[in-house]
Order: sequence, then C-alpha cells, then structure tokens
Amino acid sequence: MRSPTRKRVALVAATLVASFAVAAQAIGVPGGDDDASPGPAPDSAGVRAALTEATELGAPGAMARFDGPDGALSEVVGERELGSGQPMDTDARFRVGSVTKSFSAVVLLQLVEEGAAGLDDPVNDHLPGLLPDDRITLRHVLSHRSGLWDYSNDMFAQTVPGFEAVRNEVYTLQELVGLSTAEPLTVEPGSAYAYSNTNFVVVGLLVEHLTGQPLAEAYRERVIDPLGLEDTAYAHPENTVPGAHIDGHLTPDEAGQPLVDSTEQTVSWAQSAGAMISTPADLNRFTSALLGGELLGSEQLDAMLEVAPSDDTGTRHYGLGLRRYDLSCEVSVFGHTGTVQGYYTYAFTTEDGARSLAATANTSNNGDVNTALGGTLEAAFCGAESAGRRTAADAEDTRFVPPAEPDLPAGLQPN
Ligand code: REX
Repeated sequence: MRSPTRKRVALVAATLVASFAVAAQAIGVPGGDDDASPGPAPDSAGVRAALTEATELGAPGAMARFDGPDGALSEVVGERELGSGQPMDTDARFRVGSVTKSFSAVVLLQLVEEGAAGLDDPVNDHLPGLLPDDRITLRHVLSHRSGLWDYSNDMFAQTVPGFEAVRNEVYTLQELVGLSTAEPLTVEPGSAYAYSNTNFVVVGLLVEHLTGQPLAEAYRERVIDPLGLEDTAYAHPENTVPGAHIDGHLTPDEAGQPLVDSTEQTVSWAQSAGAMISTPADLNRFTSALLGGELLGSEQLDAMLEVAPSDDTGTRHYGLGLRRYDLSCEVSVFGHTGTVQGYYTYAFTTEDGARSLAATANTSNNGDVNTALGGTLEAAFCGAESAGRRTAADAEDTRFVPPAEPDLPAGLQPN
C-alpha cells in the first residue's frame, strides 16, 4: 500500500496513436483536464528532423513517442538492427541506461516515506562500514553529492575493449562499491554535484537491505506492477533483451571502424544505476505517473524535485535521481537521460506529468547523435512556434546542446 498522501490519479489509457503531424494541428482542450496545462502542440516535423539528424550522424535508427492530452504520437527513423531493413519500432524494448536511476530513487524514497530510513541518515547507519566516510547520507547519494569516485570511468577509458571486458561479467553491488572506495572521495560529502554511477549502486544496496528483496522484485512490486509497465524489466544478470527489441550498436573510438553489436550484455557494471529495459510507452507512463503524484507522496516528490545546477548553463539541474531541463519556451521538463553501450535515451515529462516524451537512438559513444536526439525535447515540448524549434532547415541554428558534465571522463557523452 502506498501512503494516503499519494494522489490517486486515474489511469487514463492513451488510446490514440497517430503521427505527430495529426496532433500538431492543435493541442488545447478548453474545458478539459483542469490540472493539466495543454501546452503547445508538439512539432512533429521538428521531432522527425532531430531523429533524422541522429541517423545521419551515425545511429542506425532513432525513435520518439510523445504522450499528451490528445493521446500518443510516435515517430521512427531508420533501422532497429543495422543492415536488417527492419524499421525502428516504438513497441520494441531497449536498454534505458541511467533512466534506471529514477526508478531506483523512487523505490528508495518510498522506503523513506514508509519510515524505513531517513533521507538525511548516513548510509553507514544502515550498511555499517560500506562507505569510507560516515557523513555520506541517502540524500547525498541520490543527488550525486557524495564524492564517491565513479568506478566506471576506469572501465570504459577504451570504449570497445572496455565494453568487451565487462559485457558478460556479473558483479555484486558490493564489488562495484569496492572499486569506487579504493579511490579517494572526489569532493567533500554534500559539498558539490559530482555525477557518479557509484551513488546509485549504493541506492541499490540500500533498497535490497531495507526491503530484504532482490532489486528486481522491489522494482516490480513498487513501480512496474502498480503502473502496469508490461514491457519494463530489470533482467540482470541475464544478458538478453526479452521480446521484440531494438539492437544496440556501440561506436568504436577509432574513426571508420564498424559499429559493434552490443545488444547482449549483462549491464552488471551498472545494475541499479543503469540496467533497466523498457519501451517509450512505459517510460512515458513512468515519468508521467511520477510527476503526477502516483508513486510518491508530496513530501518525497518535493524532495526529489529540489534541484541544484548540474553544470553552468543555468538550464540543467539535478534533484534526487531526476534531472530538470529548462527549455527555450520556459517549460521545465523532469526525467533522466541514459547512455549504455549501444543506446542513448531521453525520458522527460512536464511538471504536471501531462506531457511526456521518450526518445532513443540505437548507438552510443557518439556525442553528436546524443545532441541531435536531445533536439526531440525542444520540438516536442515547445512546439513549432518556439524560438528553439528545430527543423531540417534550421537545425544548426536551433541546436539543443546538452550540457557538458565535467565529472564524466573524456569520451563519455553527457546528456
Ligand atoms: C558508460 C560508458 C556511460 C558508455 C554511463 N552510463 O556512465 C550511465 C548513464 C549508466 O546512463 N549515464 C548518463 C560508453 C550520462 C546519464 O546519467 O544521463 N562510453 C558508451 C565509453 C566512452 O565507453 N569511452 O558511450 O556507450
């Protein structure tokens, strides 16, 4: 049972699946849902231009799905598996990388809501001796302010050899934390934002400890089943993507080398920081439900939305397992980005959860593709009238540039 403070928003099934072009006519529903601001109609041409650009820059395929007051709108470009001739498919599953962090944060915040732990408790109060500094709290790990070294920096210094070395490995969460704590803290606990996968491995350990359940069960019981996310799975340590899926294609560091099929991998190096599998519809349902108050009560949701800058652009922020991007049309969207070998993902929703976008491209280690894919956000949430809109003609001028994340090693692609 969720706490009574959680809003029980009725499950409104998105029944209309149309092209972006149809909804671009008008989204504005006078007398409709009072809570939801209709917002501008999504710019289907702009979304398509962003996806097309992502494929021109090296992704075999790219796709996006928008869910809003008028239903669901999908756009696909390119192939789901290089050379197969099979089109991208918004019903197919893919690896969502760090969007997993939002799922992990929700589960831990539910446990905080239930009184199993306090946000400002030291992690070591619950897992004695795990971390080298007793000052690191749950809030610090959820907001990337612990200073815990990101062990994955070392793993992927060389992209393809790094990937091949871990793709079939199975780590324990403790082993991953151990790789981090062998290095000194990068900042004083609580003093600064320093993105690190280690933080969300610690979140996974806390969830397992506080629930007494394996992570997969905790995600299923608390998020996946209640929201009916039938295409979302935490399959670790299996290395396949069950059912219809998009293949991953990792871009080698050396120019001109062929893409490496990275579909099969355990993602054990990331686990609660990045091993979830999902679809655009499920990601939109998840982000919309989260901001709509279905997963957390107002106190925990407010804590999650309390953000600090994640770079110096003034438009990119991080809360607790959640990013906030401020778009050119003065709309702020909340969600997460993801990068796991072979896949880039964006999953964001408006503050009321009424409009959501999930976009993915089936390559990684190609920052230009990631930047192009990010253009779907401006197009979908700001619409064709926005100064920040993208079309094929003015894509260069209106490029949506994800922030530089100074804490990521060279070669990692910040979102
Ligand atoms: C791992 C290396 C990137 C990727 C990473 N991913 O830390 C986490 C994530 C799970 O999704 N983070 C993103 C590899 C940034 C987020 O939070 O938004 N890069 C690749 C290399 C570079 O190997 N040498 O691009 O596939």
